Amino acid sequence: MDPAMALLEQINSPADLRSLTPEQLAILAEEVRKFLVEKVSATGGHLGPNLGVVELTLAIHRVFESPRDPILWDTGHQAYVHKIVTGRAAAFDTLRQEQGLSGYPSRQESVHDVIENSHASTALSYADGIAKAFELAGESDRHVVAVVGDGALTGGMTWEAINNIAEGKSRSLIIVVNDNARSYSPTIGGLASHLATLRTTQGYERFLDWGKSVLGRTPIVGAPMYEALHGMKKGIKDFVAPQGMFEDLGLKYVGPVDGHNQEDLEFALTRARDFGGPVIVHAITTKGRGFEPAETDEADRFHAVGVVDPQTGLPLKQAPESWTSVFSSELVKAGHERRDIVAITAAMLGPTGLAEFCQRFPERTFDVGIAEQHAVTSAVGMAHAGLHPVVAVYSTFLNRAIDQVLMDCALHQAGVTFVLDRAGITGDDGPSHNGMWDMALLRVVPDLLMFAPRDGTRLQQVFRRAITVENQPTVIRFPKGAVGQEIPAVNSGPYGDLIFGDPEAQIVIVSIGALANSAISAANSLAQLGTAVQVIDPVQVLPINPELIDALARAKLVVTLEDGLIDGGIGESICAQLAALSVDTQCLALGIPKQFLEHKSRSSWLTHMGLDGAGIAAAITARLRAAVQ
Ligand SMILES: Cc1ncc(C[n+]2csc(CCOP(=O)(O)OP(=O)(O)O)c2C)c(N)n1
Repeated sequence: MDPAMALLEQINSPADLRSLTPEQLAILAEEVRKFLVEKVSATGGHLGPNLGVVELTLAIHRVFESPRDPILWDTGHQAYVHKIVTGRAAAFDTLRQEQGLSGYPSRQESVHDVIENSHASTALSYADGIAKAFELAGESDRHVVAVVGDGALTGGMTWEAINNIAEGKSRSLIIVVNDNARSYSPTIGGLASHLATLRTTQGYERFLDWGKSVLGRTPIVGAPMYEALHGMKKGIKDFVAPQGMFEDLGLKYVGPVDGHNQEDLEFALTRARDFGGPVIVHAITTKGRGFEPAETDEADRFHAVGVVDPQTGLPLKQAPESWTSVFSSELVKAGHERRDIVAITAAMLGPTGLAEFCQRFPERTFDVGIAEQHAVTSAVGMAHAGLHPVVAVYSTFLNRAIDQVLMDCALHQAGVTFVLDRAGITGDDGPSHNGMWDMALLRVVPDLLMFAPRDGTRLQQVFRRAITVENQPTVIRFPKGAVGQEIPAVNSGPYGDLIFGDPEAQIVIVSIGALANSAISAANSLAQLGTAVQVIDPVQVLPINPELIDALARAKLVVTLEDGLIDGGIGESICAQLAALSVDTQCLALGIPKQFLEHKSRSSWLTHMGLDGAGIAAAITARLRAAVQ
């Protein structure tokens, strides 16, 4: 037994926490932080958010009885401590790896995990539904707990949920606001200011200290007593912190409470639990707490790290040039040249490559919070008023705003450029982070131009082209990670670029975006076996160029390759268009099958799906053999 982890090693379920003394709890919190730094620095993961919720998680699991009282983690990236105290500490060496522990809650892993998607701002809606079901079943002794960050609270769904939750006066639903004042960067907007007011009202906090000691000595006599005491508190709070927004919405508000003070937290949560209706507990925490490199990191408090040195927090490997950084530099250049270029992010300034633009042009950068729907329609408003907005989001998060792209942007012929980072398989973050839906979803949008660059040069070119389009949405998609070597065109035609082989070859791979290297590798190995294959990169994927279809109609076999869904994808559309011409051309669409992909690395998934060079070559060989028989 590691003496430094003596207590932690005895914790296998939440019940094991309940017998601990305050002193032991403090030691356990230390051990958990040490454990997190040691494990997450070796695997990569969400270090900062989890270091911030150690006491909060221990307190929730001591006051509530999971899984009888469901505990829902909004977004889910902050559930590592919850995993540790629900018996999964031993699996942390495998965090985010194939067959290993998921980086998010996972219902397969534990009965204590209720929801598992990583798209933010959903937990309160799930909680509302569960609380309604408990009420209908007459299970009034069960509580529902939803932990939501100040960042996730900027998402519209949380407010739709609160509007409903406030109606359920006798449903015991506890919203724990984990307020660390940060999303990745500081959380912005009116709500953030409101939380800041509550947080910094010293007079109120002092009053709470006093209130706590008085209340602490008062036996609990149920809701009426609480109401009376709380009403008294509210009077004073309104005096010192006049924006009682939550209470104006019809929710009891408890806080602010020091989210690193075990006793205060448990006091507040117990009061909330015993109240018997919807309550907000406002906990103030520090993102990255206890690990200095994280606490002092300006960019994002180690929101998510790769493999880092456990002492210094510095990356152990220098990252090669990324797709994101190529886009970032081109955007800055465009910003210097054109004053109408503005950039919009949904709370992900750094990860989507907008940080440098923001530094140069702060007045032209808009962080709208975790609000993708609003980001899109607000961009349309800007376009209407003469600007050219560049909306930079992860591919998976644009899913949130497809209707806005369709009805607000395309229907209004708005010149907005969408830059979709992390498109295709991202891998380690599991099903909800893969950007595999964008092409299938956007294929149905009329008058939308979409590009999938195969390398950095093409990314620069298509970005330049996209920002000149003023009457249509334009979309650029590229994957996570290193941009790699340039892949020059052998020649270019109206259909796109020929990037490998002889233009007369009867077998054509239509390679979309960043899979070009795999396509070339497949064509190369087939060429060595005597089968001539050409590789075409159309670069523009939507609308599909009619001249591309004309060129393909002369081939014997067309194989399309995309880092997106086969169903509804670009290849499927190309094959359908060829079939409609009644030519003899055979067509095979390669891509991602319609399924949720568990966490494992991008390269491992690509190999598994036959989307690497060997897999593509094998698929072509098999098709040719089948055609001969
Ligand atoms: C719909 C959606 N957009 C963007 C993200 C990316 N994202 C993950 S966590 C996060 C910030 C969350 O901040 P907060 O809720 O305050 O949690 P903290 O990490 O600060 O604990 C963002 C923007 C997401 N998960 N979902």
